[in-house]
Parts: sequence; C-alpha cells; structure tokens
Amino acid sequence: MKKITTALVFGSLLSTSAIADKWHMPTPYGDGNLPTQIAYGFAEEIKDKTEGELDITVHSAGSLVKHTEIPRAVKTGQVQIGEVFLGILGNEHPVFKHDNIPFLATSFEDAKSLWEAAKPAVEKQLDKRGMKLLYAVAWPAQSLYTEMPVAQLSDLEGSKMRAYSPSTSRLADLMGTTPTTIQVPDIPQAFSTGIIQAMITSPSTGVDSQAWDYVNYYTDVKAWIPKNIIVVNKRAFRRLDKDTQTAILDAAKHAEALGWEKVAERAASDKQKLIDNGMNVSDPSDALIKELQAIGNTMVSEWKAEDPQEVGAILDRYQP
Ligand code: PCA
Repeated sequence: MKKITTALVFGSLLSTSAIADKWHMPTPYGDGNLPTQIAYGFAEEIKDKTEGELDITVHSAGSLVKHTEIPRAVKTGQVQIGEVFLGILGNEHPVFKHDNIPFLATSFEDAKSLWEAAKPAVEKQLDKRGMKLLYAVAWPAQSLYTEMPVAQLSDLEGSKMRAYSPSTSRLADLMGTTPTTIQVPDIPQAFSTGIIQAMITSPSTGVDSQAWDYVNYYTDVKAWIPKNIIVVNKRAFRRLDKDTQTAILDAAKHAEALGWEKVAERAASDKQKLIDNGMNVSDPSDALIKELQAIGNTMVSEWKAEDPQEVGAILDRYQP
C-alpha cells in the first residue's frame, strides 16, 4: 500500500513538472532600458495568463548569452526565446537592413509604417532560420555624440566612430570616419581609451552609458529609429498547447503597443537627462543635415541594389 501511495505521489509530481515549462530569455541591454522593462512585463503577463505553466526568466544585459550570439542561440534551440537588435542581422539578409537606413523614417509614425512594410519580409527570413517573430520595440531616434562640436562632416574627419551593425559601419565609412564595432557595455572604455571619438545612438543609450563622462556634444540629427525584436524558436513554440500559444501572442501584442506608446516619452526624458548632466545638446546645422541626407540616399540605393525585389517591395509598401 505504502509503495503504491509513493508511486502515486511521485507520479503526480512528475506530471505537474512536465506541464509547467521554464523558458530562458536572453536580452542584450540592461534593466534601465525600455525594451528590457517591456520584456519583464511580457514574461510576467504570460506567467499570469498561463497560471505559471509557462515561466519565462529574462536574463538581461547579455548575462546569459552575449548579444551577438543570441540569434544563433534561439535558432538552434539553445534558448527558447530571445531579444536582438534587428540591425545586427543586416549581413544575414538585406531585409533586416530596413532598420538602420538614415533618414528613411525619422518620426515614430513613419518608423511604424516602415515596420509594417518590412514585417512580412522579416517574418519570412526569420521563419527560414527556425524563428518566429513575436514583437518589436523601437528605440528613440539616433543622434550624434562627439568630443568636438560638429557643424559639418569635415569636422569629424579622421575620427573613429562606433558602429553597431553592418549598416552603421557603412554609414561611418560614408561619413569619412573609421567604423569600430563596439557593444553598449564597452562604450565608456572605448571613448576613454581613444578607440572611438564619436557614436550615433539614442539618448537612452547615452544615459545608460553616462555619455557626459566622456563626450561633450550631442547633435540631435535624429537619423533613424531602430528596433529590437523578440523571437521564439519555432519548434519550442509549436510544442506548446493552443492556450499557451495564445497567451504568448496576446502578451506580444500588448508589449509592442506599450513600446510604441512609451518610447516618445522616454526619448524626451532621456534627452533632458543629457542636458541636466551638462552635455551640450543642439540641433544640427542645415549643412550637416544636407550631407547626412545625401548619405542616406546613397545608402537607400545601395540597399535596394542588394536585393531589388525584396527591398523594392518594402520600399513600395512603405508610404511615409
Ligand atoms: N541603443 C542600442 C541600439 C540602438 C540604441 O539606441 C545601441 O546603441 O547599441
């Protein structure tokens, strides 16, 4: 009798643990960033809705998997789900490059339209790589941080500029600077040791890495609005029951809506923090904007030439 009870208890424990799933979600950026905060909310909503049957642990700031390794980790099923800066996939397929093209979309409204135009192609390419797109979170517009004031591109001549994607490497080239790939955690040291003298990123990443400690000038060129995407391994998703899948898709919808709702506010408050911490914040000169726009046009042409059909379709669908 005793034996049977033990077997029953053990059996039921086993079946409970077989139902509850524990997933790991690596993300690239730290807890102060909007996308990471949204990731925590996304995981919590899923845990609530599934009554704990799917419990996703968010591992922020590259603590579980390094940023550059996250796409492969999700693709191979090493982790079930993860967050990636879309631009770093630029070398995988040109459709991912829609995210880092200067002056293609500079308002949140246009960035949203561009995303709608690019999404089907992005989903198709992710699907081919064993991944399903869940949601995206936009960053504030990307602006220029420098040690010196920049009124025109020649002021940057000879400097080394941070790149965070294939497109931003190309941009640095076209700006007459030398691109150097650097991840967010290494930004302060890269400036203080003279590895770079300039970068283009959001006010949020400027605040996150305390840009005022090593650069004085922020020129608000607002050149593009990139995004992070959250992707799930297709097999891991398929293995879940319908209700759990629905809980994930609903939470993803809420997360994406919340991102678009919060990002404008975050852009303004983070820019204010740059000012409060003593940075010299200014609008770009007309000359600088003209030069950068010309580079943007070059980059659109180059991008289109990489895959006239797929990229052309995105550009046709995009109506700013
Ligand atoms: N911050 C991230 C990506 C875009 C942004 O605003 C970075 O600088 O790497």
